[in-house]
Amino acid sequence: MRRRFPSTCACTVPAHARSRWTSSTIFWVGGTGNHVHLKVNSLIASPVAESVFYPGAGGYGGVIDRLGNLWSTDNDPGWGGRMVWLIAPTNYPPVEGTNWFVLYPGVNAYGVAVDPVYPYIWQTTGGEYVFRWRTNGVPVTNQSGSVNLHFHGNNSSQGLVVDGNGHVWVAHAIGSTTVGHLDTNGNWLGNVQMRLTGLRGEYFPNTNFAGIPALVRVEAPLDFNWGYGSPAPSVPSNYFCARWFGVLEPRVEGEHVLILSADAGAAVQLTLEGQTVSSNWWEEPGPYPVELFLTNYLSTNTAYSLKVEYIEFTGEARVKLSWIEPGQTTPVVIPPERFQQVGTGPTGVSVDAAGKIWAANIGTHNVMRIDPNAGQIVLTTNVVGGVTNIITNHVGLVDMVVDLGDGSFHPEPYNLAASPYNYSDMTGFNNRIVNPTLQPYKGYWMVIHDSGVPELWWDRISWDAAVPDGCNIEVFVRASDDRSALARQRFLQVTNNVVIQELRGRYIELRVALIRDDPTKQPVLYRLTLHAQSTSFLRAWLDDAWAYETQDAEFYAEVLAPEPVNYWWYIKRPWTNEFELVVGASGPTLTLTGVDLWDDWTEVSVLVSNAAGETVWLGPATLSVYPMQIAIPGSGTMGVASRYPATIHVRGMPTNLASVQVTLYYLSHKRPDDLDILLVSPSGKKIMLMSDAGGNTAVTNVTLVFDQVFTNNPQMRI
Ligand SMILES: [Ca+2]
Ligand SMILES: [Ca+2]
Repeated sequence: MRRRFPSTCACTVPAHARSRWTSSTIFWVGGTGNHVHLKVNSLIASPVAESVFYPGAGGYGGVIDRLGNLWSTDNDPGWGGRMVWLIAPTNYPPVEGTNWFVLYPGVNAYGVAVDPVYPYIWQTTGGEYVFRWRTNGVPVTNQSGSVNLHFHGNNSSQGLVVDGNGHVWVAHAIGSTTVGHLDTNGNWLGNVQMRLTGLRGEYFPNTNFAGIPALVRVEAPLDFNWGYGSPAPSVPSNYFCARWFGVLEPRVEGEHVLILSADAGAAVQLTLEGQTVSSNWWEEPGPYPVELFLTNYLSTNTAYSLKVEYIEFTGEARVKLSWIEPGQTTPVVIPPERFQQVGTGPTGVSVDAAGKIWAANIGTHNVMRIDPNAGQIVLTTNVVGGVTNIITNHVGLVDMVVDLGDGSFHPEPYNLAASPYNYSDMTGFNNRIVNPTLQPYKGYWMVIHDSGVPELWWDRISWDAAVPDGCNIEVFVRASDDRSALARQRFLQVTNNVVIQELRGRYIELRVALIRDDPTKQPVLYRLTLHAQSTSFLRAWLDDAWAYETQDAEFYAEVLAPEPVNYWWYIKRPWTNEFELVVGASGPTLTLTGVDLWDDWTEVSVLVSNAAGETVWLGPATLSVYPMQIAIPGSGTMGVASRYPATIHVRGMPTNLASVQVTLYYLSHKRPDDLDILLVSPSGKKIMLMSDAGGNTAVTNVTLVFDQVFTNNPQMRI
């Protein structure tokens, strides 16, 4: 890896960013820590230059509406919850009063959501109400001018979302077990219980639960007899396995006998509260049907987490979970209503492309899907033109649970408790829902190619395309030897058929952006070719270099390839924009002699060729120069300094100067009066910076700046 030593270069990125707004590859973030907002280009993983603005708020919910405006909430209780409102700027930085405003709704503010049907932005107050804004930044108020508040069915709330009918769904927050449902006028229709009857069944076409399940469904009771057949077309009749998760809620307290039965030769295992309590997992398959009995004391008002695992090898397949309840003598199949999948702590809600609502439950480590067209019926009326219309609504009903894992059974890296906490926009902004007729101006084509060659150097990408006026094609690439690490690499933007300076790895991912200024235009990509370097370079690497002032800095190209290997070194000084060939440097090493701080951030690249006639670019690598300490005097009690003169080779500057500034860093001396410091130009002109100045008071780590602006003074010409 290339290394970079500590430098003075600084990037401003908000700390503790908790909100995210996506719009194609651009989104805005706001920091709860620094209260700064900025725009990020996610494709190149960089802040957008000059986009930072400081509204003194941010970091809670955030959305972008269909006009492209940003709504970013701030839940600072001292301010009663402000809203940062940004009108998409065309120039940066965004200007207060023109591009962005801080809005004060007069009530607390928390989660935020865009209404995709009506021109409103909805917010939760964190408490028992929701309210809405008009798209011009003015809240909807009553006749007395107060914000219109709508009760949502609970005394606390976090995130909310508005579905494709304009209905509002409110996550009732940590500690709750419901999601509130309001119609588009803010009428509360009822609460959806975070609860689903049945077990989550997962079926795998193998005998070790490997990979993604071939079939997932909610099932109860657990009483299956597939005979010689299979559970479903996607699952084989032999050598499959299945598992069921959920919660067991006993009806009466006392000793329960749990009976897990299966076909002969099957492997079964029962887990209660994370403990395996009944299993024939490690036993040799026997000739008789499996019957495992377990006696356990179970309480009422308790939800016991339950998991049943089953492996079918050959022959018949059946599995059943029964119990003998306290006071009973006959085993019965455990009825469906005893199996409940529950959700507690819904913090955020979201709408999927099919119009279903998803809630993330922090307490139970799962997400639940709500069918908005199921559940209890509620009639509302709507008067239009004197005609009263009766509208049939459903409160909604959970129809699916996805277990994210409490850390007890999933393999790495999912063996940590999920604790989903997503109170705003948990899937990211869905442009298609808010803009159903969206005609995008920018689309992407993406592909990952496996070259099969580790550490492959990618040389260049070339393409043929028809690009009408006002359209454009941008190509981004990244590469890695590790397929799963590819996603963590940054994209580089490349130019058609121009050599890429540093892109290496077996896997290469390509993103082609097709851009137009008018939906009727259509850029077309006909052909795209990936050009890789030869593999004759077994090793080719160029590290960064560093040195103290006055020392020599050495760049070393580590190359292993068929000889002869030739090197052409190029250097870009910090005061220039171009790489220039270093004449005479032809070996694997480039030495820069006697560097000083003027050379800091010099960049170096090297073009290397091998005996096979192949070439590769290495670098650019960077030079870091560290300042040297100077002792005054160098020894004894008087005399010259330890570096005398301390020469700085000022290069790349005009010979007629408008100003000269000299900075002495971290000066410490017992008696500054005794210091004489002289500035001498290359032609011998002298300026006494300091002499008999500073008195007798000791100074420690003082930075002195000598600044003199002068014009048209021929004497100052060096
Ligand atoms: Ca079978
Ligand atoms: Ca069998």
